[in-house]
Amino acid sequence: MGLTKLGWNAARDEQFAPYLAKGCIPARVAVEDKHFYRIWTVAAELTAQITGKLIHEARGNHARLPKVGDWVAVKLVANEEKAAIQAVLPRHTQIVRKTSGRDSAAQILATNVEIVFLVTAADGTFNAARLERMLVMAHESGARPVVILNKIDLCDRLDTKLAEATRVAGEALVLAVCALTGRGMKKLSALIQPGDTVVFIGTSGVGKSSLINRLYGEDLMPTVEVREQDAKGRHTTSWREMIFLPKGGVVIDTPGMREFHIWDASQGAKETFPEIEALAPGCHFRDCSHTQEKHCAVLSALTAGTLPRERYESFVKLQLEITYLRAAEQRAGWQDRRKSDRVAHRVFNKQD
Ligand SMILES: Nc1nc2c(ncn2[C@@H]2O[C@H](COP(=O)(O)OP(=O)(O)OP(=O)(O)O)[C@@H](O)[C@H]2O)c(=O)[nH]1
Ligand SMILES: [Mg+2]
Ligand SMILES: [Zn+2]
Repeated sequence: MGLTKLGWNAARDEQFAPYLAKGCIPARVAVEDKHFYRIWTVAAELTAQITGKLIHEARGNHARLPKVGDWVAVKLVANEEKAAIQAVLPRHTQIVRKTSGRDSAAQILATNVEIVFLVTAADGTFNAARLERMLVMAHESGARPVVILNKIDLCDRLDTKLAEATRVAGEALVLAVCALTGRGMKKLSALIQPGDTVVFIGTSGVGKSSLINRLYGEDLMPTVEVREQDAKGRHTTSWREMIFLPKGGVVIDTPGMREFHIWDASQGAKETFPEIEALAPGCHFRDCSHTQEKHCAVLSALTAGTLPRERYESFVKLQLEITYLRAAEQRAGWQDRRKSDRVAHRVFNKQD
C-alpha cells in the first residue's frame, strides 16, 4: 500500500526528512491499546511499542504519545513483525474529548483528520444539545465538521428533524442518510477525497460502523476482533479502527459508549488487582491471560505461593466477565445493548 493510500501528503516529506536521515521509516497509527499500537507502514501492518526515550520526552503528558491517526517515525525490529516508535510527527488536527468520571483528562479520539462526521440518528434518540456539544468538539479540532443524520428510515417527520439539525449545525453541512438502504450515501462518499482522513464520532448505536461498512461497499465489520482469526488463540484486545477505502481515503471508526464501558471495566480490573498488574510485564506474551500460557509470571507466583490463590481466582473470574461483556458488545448488536449494559454495571459495582 502506497503512502498516499495511508493519507500521506507532500507536506509530510519535509517534516520527515530528519527522521529519514536517522534511518526511520514513516508509519501511521491504526489502533492504540494501552502502550501497544498497530501501525501501517507502506509494506505491512505491524505491532509497535514506544521507546523509553519517547515516554521520557512526553513527561507524563499523555497527549504527546501516539494516537490513532498519528504519523510516526519507526525503526523495524529485525526478524520480527514489530517496530519501535521513535517520534510522533506534528498533528494538523486532533479531536479531543473530555472524559467523564474519575479522571477528567482529555482523550484524543483521532488525529490528522480532514473531516469529522458527527453522526446522530433521526429516530427518537436525536438530541440537539448533544449535537451542539459534538460541534464544539469538532470546531476545536481544526477539522471540518459534517453533521450526519442517519436512520432516516425510522423518522416520519424528517423535515422537522432536518430543520432542527440544520439550525444547530450553523455553517456545517447536514446530510440525511440511511445506512440500511444506502440513501444519501453517494453524497457522503463524495465528500471524501483520495488522500483525506475522516473520522466518525457519535453516541453508541447511531450507526457509525454501519455507515462505514456502506462506504466500504462490502460487509466489512470494523468491530471485528483483529486477532480472532489468527489461530494462536490469544484473546482479543483490539478493534480495527482504521479502514482504507478502495477509492482512496482513510476512515477512522471510534467506539461509542459501549466500548468505553469495557475500557472502564478493564481499567477497574487493573486497579483492583495491582499485584497481578505488577507481575504481568514478566510474562512472555504481552497479552498473556495468565491462565495457561508458558512463562507466565502470574502462574509462577501462584506456584511459588507469593500470590494468594483466592486473589488469583477472583482475578480470573473478573477477566471472564470482561471477556463475556466484550463478546456481548461485539456480537449481540443493538438489541442486546441493555443486557451488556447490565453486565457492565455488575462489573463496575464489583469494583466499588
Ligand atoms: N433502521 C436503521 N438502522 C440502522 C441504520 N444504521 C444503523 N442501523 C442499526 O443500528 C444499530 C447500531 O449500528 P452501529 O453501526 O453498530 O452503530 P455504531 O454507531 O457503530 O455503535 P457503536 O459502535 O456502539 O458506537 C445496528 O443494529 C444497525 O443495523 C439505519 O440507517 N437505519
Ligand atoms: Mg461501531
Ligand atoms: Zn501471564
